[in-house]
Order: sequence, then C-alpha cells, then structure tokens
Amino acid sequence: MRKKIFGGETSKTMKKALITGITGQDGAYLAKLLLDKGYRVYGTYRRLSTPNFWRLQYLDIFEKVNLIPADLIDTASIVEAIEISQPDELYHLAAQSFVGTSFEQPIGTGEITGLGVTRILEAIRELNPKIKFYQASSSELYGRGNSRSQNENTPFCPASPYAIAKLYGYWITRIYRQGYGIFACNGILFNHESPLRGLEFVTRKISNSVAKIALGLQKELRLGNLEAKRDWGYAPEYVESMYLMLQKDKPDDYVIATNETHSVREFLEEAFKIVNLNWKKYVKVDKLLYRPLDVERLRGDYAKAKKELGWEPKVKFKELVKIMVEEDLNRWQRWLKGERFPWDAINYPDEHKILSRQYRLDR
Ligand code: NAP
Ligand code: G4F
Repeated sequence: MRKKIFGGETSKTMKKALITGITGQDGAYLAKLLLDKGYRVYGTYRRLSTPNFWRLQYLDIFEKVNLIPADLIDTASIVEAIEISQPDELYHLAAQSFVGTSFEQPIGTGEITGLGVTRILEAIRELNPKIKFYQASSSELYGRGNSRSQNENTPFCPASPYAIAKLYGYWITRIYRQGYGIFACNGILFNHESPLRGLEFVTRKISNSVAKIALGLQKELRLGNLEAKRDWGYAPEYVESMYLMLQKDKPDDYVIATNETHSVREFLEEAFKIVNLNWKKYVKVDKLLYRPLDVERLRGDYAKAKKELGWEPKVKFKELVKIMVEEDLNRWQRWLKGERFPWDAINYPDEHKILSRQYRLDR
C-alpha cells in the first residue's frame, strides 16, 4: 500500500488534500470531486482483516488516490498521515458514524467521533497550523430540540452518544479556530444518502431490501420507528459544500440540507412504488429496532450556505429514493446474471443474526 504514497511527483502548484475516512460514503465521493478538480488526494484507511475499498473501486478512483493507514485512536498514525501527505486542506470525515451503534459502544464512539477530532487538530497545530480543516458536524446536534427548522443559530439538544461526541467535535473545532487562528470549519450536514450509503442506515436498508423483495430474494423487511422524520439529501452534492467551505477567505460554520422533511414511512411508500408493490404486505415493525432515544424530526435551513457559498441542493426526496432503489435493483440483477463487481450487499448478514445489548435485554 505504501508504494502508492511515494509513487508520484507532486508539482508545486498542485493542491493536496488529506481525507480521513476515504473508504466511507462521503470520503469516496469527496475524493472523486477533488481528483476532478486536479488535487492530489490522500486518504486514511483502517487496517481491517478484509480490505474495504469497494466504494473507491465503484467510482473508479482506487488507482488514483494515495492511501495511508491511520486510526483515530492512534495519535502517532494521524501525525504520520499529515507528515506524509503535507496537505493544504484536511477533510476530517472518519468517525463511528452510526447512531444505533453509539448506544452499544458509547465509550468507543466518544473516543473516535469526539476525541479523534482533537487528535487531528492538535497534530495540525503542531505540524502546520496553515492547513485548512473541515469537520464533519451533524444535524444530530439539534436532536430533540423543538424548532420547526434548524439553522446555524438553533440551540443544540443532542440525544445519543453519537450526537454528544459530535457536539464535542463541533466545539473543539470552534475553539481551535478562535484560540489558535486555525482555518477550521464545521459543516453541519443533514442526512445525505446515495447508492454508496452503508447498509445499516435506514434509506439503504430500504432500497436494498426493496430490490431483493422485488426479485424474490427476500420475504420481509423489519424496521423500527417509521414516524421519525429526516431531511434527506444526495451525498455527491453535499461533499461539494465541504470543498466550498475551505475555499472561502474566512472559516465559518454552515448548515447543509434540503429544507424538506419526510418520514421513514414516506421513504418506504416511495421505494415500494418504484417496484409496483404495496409496502404494507412486506414491512414489519420490530420494537427491537427502536433506539433508547430517537430524534423525531429534522429539517435544515441552508439559507446561509446558499448566500455565502452559492450552494443549494438539486436532487430532492423522490428523485433520491428513485436513484437508490434503481441502483440496488440494477446491482442485484447484474449479480444474478453472474456479473461480479465491487459491492457490499452480498456479504451483509441478516439483521436477526446480529445480537446487540438491546436484543439481550428484551429476551
Ligand atoms: P461512513 O460511510 O460510515 O464512513 C465513516 C468512515 O470513518 C469510514 O471510512 C470508516 O472506515 C472511518 N472510520 C471509522 N472508525 C474509524 C477509526 N477509528 N479510525 C479511522 N477511521 C475510522 O460515514 P459517512 O456517511 O461517509 O459520513 C462521513 C462523516 O460525516 C462522518 O463523520 C459522519 O459522522 C458525518 N455525517 C454524516 C452524515 C450523513 O448523513 N452521511 C450527516 C452528518 C454528518 P471503515 O471503512 O474502515 O469503516
Ligand atoms: O438512517 P439512520 O440510521 O440515520 P440517523 O440516525 O438519522 O443518522 C444519520 O444521519 C445523521 C445526520 O442527521 C448523521 F450524523 C449520522 O452519521 C447518520 O449518517 O436512521 C434514521 C431514522 C432514525 O430515526 C431511526 O430510528 O430511521 C429510523 N429507523 C427506523 N427503522 C431506522 C430503522 N434506522 C435504522 N438504521 N434501521 C432501521 O431499521
């Protein structure tokens, strides 16, 4: 892997970016965007027993990015990643990003998603305070607050170990900006989805299951809280806002959203409509999939991003559902015909085989 790092000359004018979490949904899309803009792109990945580069392969950029092993709990590896890549811009996307898991692993989530941000900011302060820094903040910060829509001035009310870790990340980013003059921005991104979304998140769980049910590969779909409402946008558009924030003259924080809110139930209806099936025949609500606390409703007001970054969403709810269901349908059809390609769904276990603390308590 290291061979790739030293494999190419960097011209003096070529901008360099380091992306933590390049193997994730946003990391992959952002890497593609920056490569298209002429950046030399470095990305950190975790050593796993089985490599996890399918998203980079899917976007056909695996050979174009430079990979550096690093873990957010290991400061030395972060320092090394910065020393090797010497970035102009650092996009910090790596995190334990699943809210459900944060209830199972609250301490690990705090370490990785919260303290991990300080490890990176400290490394920047020590090594090169001129590096521009993007922090992947989240609409989960607003949690169970009662505003009808949320903007940069709305009070936070986090409702999960994930959200409180992100709140820490948000504030430490502001503290390094104000205290040390580091160019550090928070992108407060509302939920954004795509065919590269992880299978545990509700949108992709639905699109993948709908495709399998339509093809006779799955009988039912078990879900938790259908009444939760989210502001869902399209991930490739959202990563563009990250880039735009780091091109400004001054660092600031921005809400990125669509200003629409839809329930999980509405997502289901739309998704099953695409394959001409009635969702009620296939979906079972499973109390075991409810979270100890859930965020009821999110809707983001992106007026500041529109005014100052010139950013606005183009893909809205119905089109997003269509993109996701059609792509999962297409993948399963190709797979059944014998085609082989980089993909996550084929190795994903049935959720009933995953025994969590919640399952044990209820049984
Ligand atoms: P994702 O697909 O889950 O990707 C997370 C990335 O973090 C993966 O590359 C993962 O590596 C890496 N990672 C996890 N633990 C790590 C550790 N201990 N050390 C180093 N790397 C680690 O998440 P995403 O949807 O792209 O989201 C990107 C960021 O935006 C996250 O910080 C997330 O919390 C935040 N965010 C996401 C949304 C959204 O709707 N997508 C909204 C707001 C904020 P592996 O591939 O090895 O697991
Ligand atoms: O898809 P979700 O797991 O996403 P959630 O919790 O909103 O978090 C995502 O968005 C955040 C931004 O607001 C990010 F910061 C975070 O990293 C992540 O990307 O769940 C959405 C809703 C929840 O209310 C959940 O209770 O769907 C509900 N839901 C109902 N049944 C389910 C299920 N969620 C999942 N994952 N699985 C279910 O079976």
